[in-house]
Amino acid sequence: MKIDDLLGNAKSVLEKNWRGKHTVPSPTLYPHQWSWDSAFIAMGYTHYALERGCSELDNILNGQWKNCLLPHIIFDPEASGYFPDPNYWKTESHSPKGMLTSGIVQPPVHAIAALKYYHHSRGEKIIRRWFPRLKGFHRYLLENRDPERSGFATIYHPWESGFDNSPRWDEALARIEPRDLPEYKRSDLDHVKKAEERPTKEDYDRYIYLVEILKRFNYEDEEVYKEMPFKIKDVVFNTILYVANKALLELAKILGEENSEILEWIGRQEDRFLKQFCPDPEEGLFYDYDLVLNHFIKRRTVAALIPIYAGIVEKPIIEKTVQWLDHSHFCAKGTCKFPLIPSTSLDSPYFKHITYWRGPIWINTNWMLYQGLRTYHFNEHAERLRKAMLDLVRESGFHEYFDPHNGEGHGSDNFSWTASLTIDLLYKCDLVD
Ligand code: 2M8
Repeated sequence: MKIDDLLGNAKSVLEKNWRGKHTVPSPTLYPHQWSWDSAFIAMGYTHYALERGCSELDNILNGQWKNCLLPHIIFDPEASGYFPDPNYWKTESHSPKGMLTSGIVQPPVHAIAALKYYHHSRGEKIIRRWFPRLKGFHRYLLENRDPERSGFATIYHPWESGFDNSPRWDEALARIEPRDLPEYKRSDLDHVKKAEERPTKEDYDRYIYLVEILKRFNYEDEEVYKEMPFKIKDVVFNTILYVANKALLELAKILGEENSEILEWIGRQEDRFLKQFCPDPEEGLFYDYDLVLNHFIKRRTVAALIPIYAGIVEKPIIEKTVQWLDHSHFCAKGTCKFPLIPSTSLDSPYFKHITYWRGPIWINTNWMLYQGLRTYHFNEHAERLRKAMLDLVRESGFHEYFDPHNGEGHGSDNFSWTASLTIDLLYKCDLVD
């Protein structure tokens, strides 16, 4: 693909995946609307199709529950071929009338996308409509999902992280013994070249078991929080939540809205981020915290580097983080065709080159690293990463993820956030030098 064709081809992917009010992540594997996908997708649209970006965010926010949880899937009643399907979740007593939704969340990228939408459109009326919903969602995360008032949200399920089968969750899942599982049939394996691209049956049994627990407590956080065997302060989720809180603050200022609550959230996160996620600032890596086992989850994955995106940590520590970007743990020069960061470090025992979140390169994680490098003025390094992402998609296409060794695409083809973030990268993400 020539560089000149890249923008047009990326737009064609989004065109193909547009379903009237929202965009599906993939025309085959994911036929409904996913929460953090939509926020990434809306960012791409802000550059050339504002009304689609608006509709994308409107549609996802319309699925918000009474308690302000923003579900990770809004189901399209016309679409089929995905498990777990809408009937499985039993969320009717929470979801808006007439809408079919899942019952868990995903990383809160939405306020970041909403601010970007405003910068391109100056559409004050629209962000006034979104603001209370976004604020409600952040409050849900920082109250219902943080009874400890640590300043950071807890996830109940690997699907909430967006990094479904990351080795970060192996230990927490290993101690779970799925019992009394309903009969279920996966459909994901019908849409990939090899079964090893997707999570295992053991993973899926645990995913379903955890949803069964949520259903048993009718998704009531107070009960769930006491009983859930999987409770993690996820470092990527909370990095995004901090960036999203800053975006929400900007939106509040634009709208002249009261902002003391948002300032309090931000203050708490700034005071405690390092203590919560960085056991050794000399090392410069960040880890999730397992609330059940009461310890850090020390796995070498891209998540350990993502806090650079928040801009919350002092530069001397981030300088150490940046050194890891070139380290053999991640993408040693010479062993990877493209100098990008894989989801799991190459020399770790759990690295798998084409298995989903256990090794392949993903565009959204590298996009976050790119933005973080720019924030700290590592401009040369940032540009190298941006160029490598564009080279990768130009050579391999808009796949869901890529083998770090040879850049070959895996998972779904025509994957929407790969296309939308390519568009954003072609516009340098609106960052000003
Ligand atoms: C993947 O997750 C879904 C479950 O939510 C699945 O595997 O069926 C993840 O990569 C997630 O991050 C993403 O939002 C979703 C849709 O692209 O697919």
